[in-house]
Amino acid sequence: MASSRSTIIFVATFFVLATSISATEYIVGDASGWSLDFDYQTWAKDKVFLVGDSLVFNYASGAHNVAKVNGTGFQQCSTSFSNGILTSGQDVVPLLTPGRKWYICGVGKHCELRNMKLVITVLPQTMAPAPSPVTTSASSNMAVPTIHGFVVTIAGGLLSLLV
Ligand SMILES: [Cu+2]
Repeated sequence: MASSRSTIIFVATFFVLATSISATEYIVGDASGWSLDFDYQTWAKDKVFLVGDSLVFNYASGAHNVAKVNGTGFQQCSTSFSNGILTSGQDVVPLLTPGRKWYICGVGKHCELRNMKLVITVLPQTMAPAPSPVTTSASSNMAVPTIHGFVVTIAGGLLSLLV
């Protein structure tokens, strides 16, 4: 009996770990936010975006917006290919499916002339490469021992009750 219960605890622990580690919120442009003349391609270059992560676009509402477009809309800086325009100034975009995602600012010529365009590739969770030692994974690296220690403590407590 005890062994099947500990199996359940083990499996539950695994799911807690898997779900809590996986989701990362990326602040687009970091402290610069979604703004004029920022190099978003360099910003995105060494980041690994996974299904379940999200992007946060921060800007003064009204000054910019965020249009989700396709590859053509991205190349032409045209929101007529857009699949929804976000305007809140704190726009959270969940990355729900793998593949290429394109975002542009639809205000004035911000996309054409001021580089307000971002393209990323979202990977399925199962195909994630090993975490790289760059800053993108720093938060999850720090979270793992904490969460793991917490779960081990709980699991250990439950197991000791069964004995
Ligand atoms: Cu703009």
